[in-house]
Amino acid sequence: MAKGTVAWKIIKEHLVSGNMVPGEEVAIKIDQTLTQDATGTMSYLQFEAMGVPRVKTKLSVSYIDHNMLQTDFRNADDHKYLISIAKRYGLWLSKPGNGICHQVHVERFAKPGQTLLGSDSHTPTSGGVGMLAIGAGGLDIAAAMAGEPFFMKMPKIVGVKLTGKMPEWVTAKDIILELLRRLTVKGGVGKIFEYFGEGVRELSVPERSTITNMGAELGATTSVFPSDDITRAYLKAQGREEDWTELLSDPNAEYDEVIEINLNELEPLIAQPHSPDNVVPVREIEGVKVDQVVIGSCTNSSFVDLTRSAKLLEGQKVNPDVVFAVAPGSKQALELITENGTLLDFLKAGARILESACGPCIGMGYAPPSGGVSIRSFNRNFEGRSGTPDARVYLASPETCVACAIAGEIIDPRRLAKEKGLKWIKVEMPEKFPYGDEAFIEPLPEEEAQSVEIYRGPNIKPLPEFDPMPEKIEGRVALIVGDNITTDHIMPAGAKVLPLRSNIYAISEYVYHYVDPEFVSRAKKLRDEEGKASVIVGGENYGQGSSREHAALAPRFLGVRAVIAKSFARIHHANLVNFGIVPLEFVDKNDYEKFTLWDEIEIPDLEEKLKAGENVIVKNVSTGEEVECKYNLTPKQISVLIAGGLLNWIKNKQGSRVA
Ligand code: MIC
Ligand code: SF4
Repeated sequence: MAKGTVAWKIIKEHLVSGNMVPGEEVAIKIDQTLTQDATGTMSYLQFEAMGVPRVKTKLSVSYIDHNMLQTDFRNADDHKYLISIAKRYGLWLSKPGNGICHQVHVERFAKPGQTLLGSDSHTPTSGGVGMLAIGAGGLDIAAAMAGEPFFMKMPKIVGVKLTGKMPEWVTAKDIILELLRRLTVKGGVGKIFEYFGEGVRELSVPERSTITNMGAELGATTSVFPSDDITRAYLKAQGREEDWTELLSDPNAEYDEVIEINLNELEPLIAQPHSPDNVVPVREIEGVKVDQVVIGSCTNSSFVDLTRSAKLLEGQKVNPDVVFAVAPGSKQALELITENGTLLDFLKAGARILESACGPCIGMGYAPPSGGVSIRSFNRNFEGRSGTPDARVYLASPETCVACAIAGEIIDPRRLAKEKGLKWIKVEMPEKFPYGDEAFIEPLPEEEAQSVEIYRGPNIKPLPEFDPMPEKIEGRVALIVGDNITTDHIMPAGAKVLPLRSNIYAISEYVYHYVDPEFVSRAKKLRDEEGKASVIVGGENYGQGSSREHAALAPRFLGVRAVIAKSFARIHHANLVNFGIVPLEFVDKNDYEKFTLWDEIEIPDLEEKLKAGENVIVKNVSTGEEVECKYNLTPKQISVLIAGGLLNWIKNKQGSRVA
């Protein structure tokens, strides 16, 4: 057991129930929450349904950073709803333009030793200052705001020992790409990654946050750095030294596993299409022609990233065949590069400056051309996510991105540096950051808050009601998919679909849209004409990627009652349970082959089996075969499933309190 580690100490300090044994259920108290606008509207609709007068956390922040294209009233209306909610229930509100939630949270709110639950999978970014920051579905955040603890399986704590010193042109991004290369996108499931060793001293807070951010791509529960004097200096420069506490692992701390990375041996790396773990050294794929380069996203758009990239561009020109864009991660970062003049280096080199927001990362504008190659400093390159179905997106450090923008092709930045005489610079942290707090709306005092009216535009539709789990599931196989299905496959994002996030009826029309455009009509036929459930059959790591609960909520609305897969990603698994879809796993993975589209399925005695902790038998009525399935569910999750989802479960609990 990983006693004495940073993660262990924080969990111990926040433990509400359970034994801290890997795999066992623990509940932890949540100090802070964050939401962003694409998941936030649904989360607050659920919070409202809980009937709590004011958030019960120490701090809750609602960010507006995702749905920033306002091509009609819908996103703007949703923003107004979020602003009124923040005023009514005692939250901070970060206005559009203030920056990407994770970047801004590290700058202005993240606190060493505290817990943060966020309705976005990259919430672990705040682990860069020694915070235990976990991504979850919006309903879990709503419950945390209502004062409920967060339930999870106690993860294993993996120590990542950083030794040596990073050579020039090697960056924090290459450290996390190296881990992805070694462990793959499912290598972190059920684990917390905690960084230690002399190499930690090499990394500033924004660099640490790049690593904790992209730990999400490993499927990890979260990632965390110690809080040391580097953290202190950073928080001091943010005007919040009082938020600092020292938090180091004990010298005799034992990790459940240790992985070592010798920084001296690293070189610039790049993730090829279409997965963040498809990593190779940049030098191995030099010469690929590039159409577009973007520096931005919550992974790599800090002041450090922007300053160094701009300096490399000083006196250089972006290749005429490349469109190069920069989206600063926060208003603070944008202010700093304006003040230190490096913004001008970007402009003079021919860069296009985008808003401080997620933007191209989630297909909100700036889609690549048909079949185009886009090199991005982001964290995800799933097929179609950029908005162009056949685009080829690569992920690399901002410095590698700059090299590719200058060369017009994929190039190892070390080679370009030699050819062009580019100089590597160490970016010094400012003594004082511009706080930029004018783009926040502060929580209103309680009395004033009570009279705030909630604004609801026509885009906001009430939540559908769901029935409890049936005694026996009777349905048909409505879809069969392969390994590593992402939530972008299940519930696409992008400029067209994102404005529907607060309207489940409309967004459900897009479930699996690009994978199988017939899925929705099939599921509706089953639901409306045959009165049957839809069952989805999946491969390994089903539901990797984002925390969007719409990837569970919309399928449930369409009548999906069970997903049978080889294995699941953590957040999506939790979201399925929260919306009453039973996640089952094949005992024998070869049984995956025993299903064909439209097979008739029966899952008898479900409630009884779940309560007794016994494996479930799935009957393929069409072939006569029976398949044994297990499940990875805690006792609480089983009662949530039986209730038909977490909202029903909470309502039942409140009802029984009243009775
Ligand atoms: C993402 O990077 O996929 C998102 C968009 O930030 C999601 C949240 C969402 O779908 O709204 C995430 O990472 O959780
Ligand atoms: Fe925004 Fe992209 Fe970060 Fe998600 S990964 S929060 S879309 S910048």
